[in-house]
Amino acid sequence: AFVENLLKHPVFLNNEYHTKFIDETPDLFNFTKRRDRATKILTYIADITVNGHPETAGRPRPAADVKPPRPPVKPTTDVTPGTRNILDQFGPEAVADWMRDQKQLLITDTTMRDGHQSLLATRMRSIDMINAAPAYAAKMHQLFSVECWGGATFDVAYRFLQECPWQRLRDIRAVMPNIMTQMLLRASNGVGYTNYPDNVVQSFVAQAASSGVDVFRVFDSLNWVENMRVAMDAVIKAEKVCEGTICYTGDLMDPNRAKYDLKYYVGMAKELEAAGAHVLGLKDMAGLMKPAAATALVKALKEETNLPIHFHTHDTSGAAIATVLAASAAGVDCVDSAIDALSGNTSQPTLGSIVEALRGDDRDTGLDIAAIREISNYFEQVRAHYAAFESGLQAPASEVYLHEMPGGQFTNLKAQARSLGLEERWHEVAQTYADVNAMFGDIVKVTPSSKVVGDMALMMVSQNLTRAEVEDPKVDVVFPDSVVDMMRGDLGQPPGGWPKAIQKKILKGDKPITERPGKHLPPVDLEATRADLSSQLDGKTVDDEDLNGYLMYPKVFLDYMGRHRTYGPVRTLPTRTFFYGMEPGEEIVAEIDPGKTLEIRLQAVADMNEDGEVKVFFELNGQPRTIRVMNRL
Ligand code: BTN
Ligand code: 3PY
Ligand code: ZN
Repeated sequence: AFVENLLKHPVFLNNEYHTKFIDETPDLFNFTKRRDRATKILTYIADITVNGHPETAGRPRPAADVKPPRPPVKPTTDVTPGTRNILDQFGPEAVADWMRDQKQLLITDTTMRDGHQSLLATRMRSIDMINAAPAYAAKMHQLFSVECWGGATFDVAYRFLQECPWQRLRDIRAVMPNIMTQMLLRASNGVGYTNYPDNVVQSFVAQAASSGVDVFRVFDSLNWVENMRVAMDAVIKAEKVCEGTICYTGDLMDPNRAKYDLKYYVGMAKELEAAGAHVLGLKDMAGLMKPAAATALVKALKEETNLPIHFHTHDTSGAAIATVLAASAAGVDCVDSAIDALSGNTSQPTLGSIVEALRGDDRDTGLDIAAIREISNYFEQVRAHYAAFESGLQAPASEVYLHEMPGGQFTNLKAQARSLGLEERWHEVAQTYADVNAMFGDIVKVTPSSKVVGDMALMMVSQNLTRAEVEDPKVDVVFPDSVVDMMRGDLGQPPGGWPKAIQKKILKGDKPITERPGKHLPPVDLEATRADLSSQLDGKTVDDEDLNGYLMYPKVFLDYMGRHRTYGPVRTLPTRTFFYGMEPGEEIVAEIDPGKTLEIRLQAVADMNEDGEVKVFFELNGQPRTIRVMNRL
């Protein structure tokens, strides 16, 4: 194996070796470890080839002749400095000043976070993003930021994609050094669904900043600024851009929805400004903001605060681009959009179309439409590999103004409804979601409060309960745990508090809290947790990224580590191989470390023996290898 390593080493192959080459090249001696990792990957491929991937079973398959996506042409020249350079050299206030000074409409590209979260159940794998990132660096340097982290992507990476979210961030950052990366942070709920102790939130933010996040969009699922301060302070302390965010709900122009009026939003914006936000985020997570509302709101927020405004919406209704253009005309500083191939419907409005709509306008974005097409063509090929995760949603729909579901929740809730046998009753679920919102006092619905409303709606539809029955003190109702927790105050307080009667019924005599939940959570002993985690991992050293992953999602993280021990670094496999295994005769390449490439050919799959075992025959870098796996079907 040593000779094999030597003969294949790039330095040796290029005749660049010298007398100390063997002494100074320890990786020549890494053959046992490398072989182990190769065996693990072959085991994974063999397992998926024989048993299929649990996440794609029974779902539509990509076309049989789908080709590996061809990454956009890699640039050879140095990249043009962008927003990241401003942040690094002059700090977050300078970024905010720069935003205000720009005449053009600034753009954030959300493809690598909200785009696939909203269209493909968050399942896009790191390799498909990392392959696009150099083209962003080279050709899209005018972008304000690339949203590529946070929200649901964090746990989905560990849970379903068998990859480390931190490594994704570092890898994107490494090949896209000139554009700011952006994440979505659920304030005290971190990237999870419950309120974490303050020091866990602080530790997570510090780690995200040092692993490569530049812009933190911080929001609270009930718009409670009091519950955003810990996260915002941690971002400010890390000297990154703190985008304190208002979630938009209801209908600003509807006098019957007066709870969320101009005064409410301006008041919240002032609170966020006072709390130290560098940028004001305006997050229309369900895509409810109509053009006239954008005009009024952006104008008021510009007049009443000194913050640059960053607008985020979803195209669920099909009307998002009209709202974006209205916001632009009213002077919004930056808007979110997704690359064409991953835009529209529950995702963001279309990047290329916004750029074209403003061409020649005094807010012309300056982005290169040819570059956008090139990147979009790449993502079109990527998307073809994720057919299993498409929602089947055929068209935009005005029904969103009824149910108000966030774009990132819509397809998830639909899948949950399907798994409960309620798919036929989807429009009832949508109506019930609206009823639950009214019953809970008309609240902001965004992760995690949106999940609570969804849980309640599914429960009511599956048990045929009406709102009147749920509210009737004489009808016995078993409420979902998430609903009980929210009414107890565990996610914080909505404006005006919870409606007293339904809260009383749900809590069955328990006393609610009205203070910030984090105030009651004792700090976690981080070093004791690290030691405990290390012992659960047989003494493995636990770095800060792993520690923070575990703090957010203990079980999900441990399950990921367990699978990692068996299957190794599967993150570099092509997406088709990862989800479907290989066909006899097929050959793939996977770069397990920079410069360390595995050439893998599947020769044949034998019949199952009487013990249920299947032999899978490979060639690994030209050498025959046989892997046995259990047939678990
Ligand atoms: C999961 O565990 O359900 C998602 C990740 C897939 C991990 C691998 S796929 C091959 C093997 N079979 C399973 O059911 N899980 C592991
Ligand atoms: C998330 O929190 O993941 C969201 O996308 C909310 O809109
Ligand atoms: Zn969104």
